[in-house]
Amino acid sequence: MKLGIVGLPNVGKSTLFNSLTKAGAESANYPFCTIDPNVGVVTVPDKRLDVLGEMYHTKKIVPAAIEFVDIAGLVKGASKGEGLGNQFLANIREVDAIVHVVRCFEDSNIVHVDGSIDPLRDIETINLELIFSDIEILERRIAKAVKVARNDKTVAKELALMERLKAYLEEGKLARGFEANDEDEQEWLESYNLLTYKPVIFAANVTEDDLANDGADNTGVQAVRKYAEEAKCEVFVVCAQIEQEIAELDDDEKKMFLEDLGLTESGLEKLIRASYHLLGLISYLTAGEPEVRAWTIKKGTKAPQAAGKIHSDFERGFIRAEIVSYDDLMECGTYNAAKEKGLVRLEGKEYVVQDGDIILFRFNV
Ligand SMILES: Nc1nc2c(ncn2[C@@H]2O[C@H](COP(=O)(O)OP(=O)(O)OP(=O)(O)O)[C@@H](O)[C@H]2O)c(=O)[nH]1
Ligand SMILES: [Mg+2]
Repeated sequence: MKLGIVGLPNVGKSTLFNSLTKAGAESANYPFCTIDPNVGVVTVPDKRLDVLGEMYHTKKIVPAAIEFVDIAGLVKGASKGEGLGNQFLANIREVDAIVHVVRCFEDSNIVHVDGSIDPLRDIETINLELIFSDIEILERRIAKAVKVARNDKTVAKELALMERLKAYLEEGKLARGFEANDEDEQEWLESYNLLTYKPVIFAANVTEDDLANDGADNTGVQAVRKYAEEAKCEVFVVCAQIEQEIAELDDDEKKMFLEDLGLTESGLEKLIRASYHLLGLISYLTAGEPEVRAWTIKKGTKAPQAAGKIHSDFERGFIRAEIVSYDDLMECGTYNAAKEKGLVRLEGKEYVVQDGDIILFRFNV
């Protein structure tokens, strides 16, 4: 999974990026501190892996991973070259979802490029720049398709879609709200990698004081929440600065620090939960002595396709899956005990894999 971070300059994108990835990107109190994109990988914390690791005397634990891309801030007119322009958006064209950092903290020392704290205005500014960038992409595609469309019915159909989509974006709407007329259109729509088609998680960056009650008293956060609910996006409340401090602690210290703040989980954990939820993702597990590992799949994935995540041979030669749920295994204590109780199931091609399934695939190629 890959997530791209966007937002105005100086709102805390790189601070958040650093706290998540410990990658040490430059962050400073001036707009456009970031020029070249930063890329970092974080592993998805999953306590189940550690428990299984002990149980199987595992040599290696491999958690799922998320890649983050932190780019330069966007300002009004970025599409026309204001600020650093929108040239860096190409770096997040391929991401699965966008993390949109919105400044909801007051701090007169930290420059806001538009002079005041107004999360909704800021969201609109960024949305508009993303829309402009998508329109550019479509214009380029349209220019290419026009000639071919005269002699090719399929291309003509796609051209009509692109024109309709472009007109839609030009009304200031996000591609996410656009309705395709049929399957062809849907497939094309998904193939364009439009930024405004991607799911969004808003990171409401608040002060330390607003953390404990999840930003409930912060009018900016309230506004972002309302906006996100209507736009079917996720919100998570974070204090990027504190998060960066937390990231430097070891696990025990981290737990104490969070408790002191009245929190049960770190911003990273919140963000991961929000993105799994938004993208409809779950994890299944494989466990053995050589390796205990988490695999990320879309909810609703059937056993052979889930197996294909490990290796295409597993999908091609899929015979069946031997499955015990993590909870059942924990209750029984050992794999054999679970087997005796009939909790190790044999599942076939139509089985829909569940979160926490521990799977052994049988295949033949
Ligand atoms: N008070 C406060 N300051 C913060 C917080 N998060 C970030 N900052 C400060 O805001 C300034 C800008 O942070 P960056 O992370 O560099 O911002 P950015 O969004 O990456 O900015 P550009 O790279 O310029 O687009 C730094 O001085 C941070 O220390 C926060 O939660 N609270
Ligand atoms: Mg930055």
